[in-house]
Amino acid sequence: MKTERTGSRLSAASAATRLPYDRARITPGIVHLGVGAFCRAHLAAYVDEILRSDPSWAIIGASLRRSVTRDALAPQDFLYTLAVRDGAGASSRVIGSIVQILDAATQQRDLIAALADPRIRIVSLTVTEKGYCHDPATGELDPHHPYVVRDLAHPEAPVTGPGLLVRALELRRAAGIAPFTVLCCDNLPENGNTTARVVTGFARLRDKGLADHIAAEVAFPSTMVDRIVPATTEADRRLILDTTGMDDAWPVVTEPFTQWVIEDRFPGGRPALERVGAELVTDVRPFELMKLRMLNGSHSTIAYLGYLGGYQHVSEAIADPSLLTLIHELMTDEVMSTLPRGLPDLAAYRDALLERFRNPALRHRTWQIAMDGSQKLPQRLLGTIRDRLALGLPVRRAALGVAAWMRYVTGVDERGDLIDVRDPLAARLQSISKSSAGRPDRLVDGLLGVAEVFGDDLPRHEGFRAELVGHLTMLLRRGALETVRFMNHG
Ligand code: CS2
Repeated sequence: MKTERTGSRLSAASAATRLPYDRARITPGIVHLGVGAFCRAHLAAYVDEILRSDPSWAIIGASLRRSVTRDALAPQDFLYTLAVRDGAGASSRVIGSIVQILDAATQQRDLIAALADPRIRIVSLTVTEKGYCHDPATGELDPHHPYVVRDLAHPEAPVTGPGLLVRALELRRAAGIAPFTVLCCDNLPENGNTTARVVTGFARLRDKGLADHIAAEVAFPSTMVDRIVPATTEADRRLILDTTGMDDAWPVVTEPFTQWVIEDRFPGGRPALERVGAELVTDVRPFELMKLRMLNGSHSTIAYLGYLGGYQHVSEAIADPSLLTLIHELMTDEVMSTLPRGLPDLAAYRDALLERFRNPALRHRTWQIAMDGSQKLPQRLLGTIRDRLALGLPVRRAALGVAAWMRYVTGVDERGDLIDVRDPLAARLQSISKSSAGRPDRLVDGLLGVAEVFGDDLPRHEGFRAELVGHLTMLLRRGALETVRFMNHG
């Protein structure tokens, strides 16, 4: 018989004794755009530690697309449980660093007022790759992006990240308030520079003087962020209720590992993040490349091959010995040689990643990682491929990851069932797939022609094209798992 358990509702009163600081005394110093699961398990957890010694860095969050997080957390004073789990055990704590969440669509004035507030010295972002409205192959703002066109027509009421930042910086400048530092926490290459290009690019389309002001006065330090945080499910909610007795509408479940490497450029000041485990450096690029190519490149490859092979979660996919071998070799033989010198021991980093992927307590869906592939492939797999092709080195395994994406975006799986392909370019990808009429060479040529993903150099590389056609032929005829087994023995 199913019995509904009820616990005590998470609220300021029930959590007061669990927080190591007085929540009534904290004041906002950060606005965070995109308060999804990742930010709540990463930035908000670091800031939660900071608040013990410096109460001036609380976070005002903003939801740019959907208000579900705001709606779930508002009745519990924006408090939530962060649960850390792996095969060895679990622990949890209440996070209180987010003091408010604003829905950009319905609370736009409040959000713009918060962004213009002089107490705010940092605006951080996790709006996902597609939130930058840019061309992933070049890193430049896409001036024809429908949301960009919309924001340019209504600059006082923007809905995009770049539009909001530019509007707030404009208001601050007019009021004589120093700009905030923009802290991109998304998995983009050189994410600070990319954000700077997109934001100044947007400003330039509005007002050259404003664009020059932003370029000269606003700091956009790059960061490498890392923590695996699957989307919260109903099962997570029940688990928190059973293990803590707390009725939390929107907890977050994550792994023990967490890493944050940040370029130390904060003219308006910053929290002492080095005291709570972050690494402050002068150049984050080597760390970023390592993480994007090793972790995220592997993740995407596991996601497409695993999904096609019938694995719902990363931990199940990586338990398949053939996939494990493939990913191990992808990192060892293809990715590691492309990374700059001076990084920590890469073999140890690889082994730790494989261990993290195996974490049986995380239900990280292959489908979730497979999302938005057009925005992810350039920095995750194509950078490795370009660097190796330039040296005449083989790219078999990285190309298999790309071919698996091509197979995935056809929208039909190996059993003939539909795949819910989520991607800003989904409609275009599916029409290319339809017009290829099941011919692997035509599908490869059609998809290689998507310049936002492959640029104009990769489609001209005969060897790369041939590799993709070979892989895709086999994926379509024999399926993902047999292709992987064949590759390992070939
Ligand atoms: C994942 C990342 O969803 C995805 O595409 O690859 O969110 C990944 O879990 C994080 O970057 C880990 O730091």
